[in-house]
Amino acid sequence: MTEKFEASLARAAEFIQQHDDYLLVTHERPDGDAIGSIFGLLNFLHENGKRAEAVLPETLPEKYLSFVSSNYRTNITKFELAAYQSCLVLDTPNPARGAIGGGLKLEAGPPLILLDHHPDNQLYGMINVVAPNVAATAELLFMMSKKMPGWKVSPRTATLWLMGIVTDTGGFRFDNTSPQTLRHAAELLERKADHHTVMLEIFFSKSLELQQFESELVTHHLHTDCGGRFAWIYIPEELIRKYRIDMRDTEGLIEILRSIKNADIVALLQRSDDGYKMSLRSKDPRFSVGKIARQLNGGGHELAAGGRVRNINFNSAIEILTGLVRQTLNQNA
Ligand SMILES: [Mn+2]
Repeated sequence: MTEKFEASLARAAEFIQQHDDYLLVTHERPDGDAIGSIFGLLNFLHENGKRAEAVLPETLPEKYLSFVSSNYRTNITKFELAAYQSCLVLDTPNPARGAIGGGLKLEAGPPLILLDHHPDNQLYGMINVVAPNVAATAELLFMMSKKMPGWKVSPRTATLWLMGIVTDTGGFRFDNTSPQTLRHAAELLERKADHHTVMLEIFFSKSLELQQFESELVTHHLHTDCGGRFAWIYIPEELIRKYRIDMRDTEGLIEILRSIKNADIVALLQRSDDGYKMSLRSKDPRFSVGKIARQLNGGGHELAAGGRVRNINFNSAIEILTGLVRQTLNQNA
């Protein structure tokens, strides 16, 4: 960890101890880390005597509902936003992705404190705690809590932060799992994080419809290129309707692709309003999907990223993507 990072972490911890009344915000389409981070921090602040509120722009995917008993807001007025003393922005690399709803912009609010682990974070806060080497924002929050003497991490907070770490590391399977990540997870277990519930809800709670939807996709909609080194699936809309799938529950789909042997890069494509959006994963740091995503109006981590193409037909979208993937795979072969 760099000195600069340590200093910003200490600064954020100090700021939070000295102030009160926080607005908590995360990114659009919140994932497990976003949800674990925001509700873990909300709980942590409440249990240590601070006023805080979380705002999410949408209701949450079903699989996370058991982790969310606390109330959260789904919208906020400009007036209310301005009344907060500060805003803690979690897991959100750029302000445009920060989701507060109502067409409001993060910049219109109080001073921002960023806590994030995306390498492409635009450092748009008053305090920027950005740690690309930390596996999850939830882990970063736990690290910050350790700099706050006398503040306790309850079993409920520990469970939420463990959930964030477990989802962002794919259950400790991804490369972002460091010795430190495992130590932090162990410390969360010592604080009575509910490991059983986290694993049950995240990995063993797929609906039958979702399982059947995935099977049909793999059987009929899986394609390969580059001699199997690139595997991709396009998700047809009629299939989503057939199985009545909530697309927010399909985070695991890309893991099915990634589990295929020798598939170095995998992609999931889906229609979006005026084009196609794609989720990309790489198994090898030599083949950066972050770089590909940045050429596709997107971004993310080197091994996990996403982009989109607009005003283009399906075949052209596939051609562009395949071209970039081929280039990436051949460059470092
Ligand atoms: Mn994250």
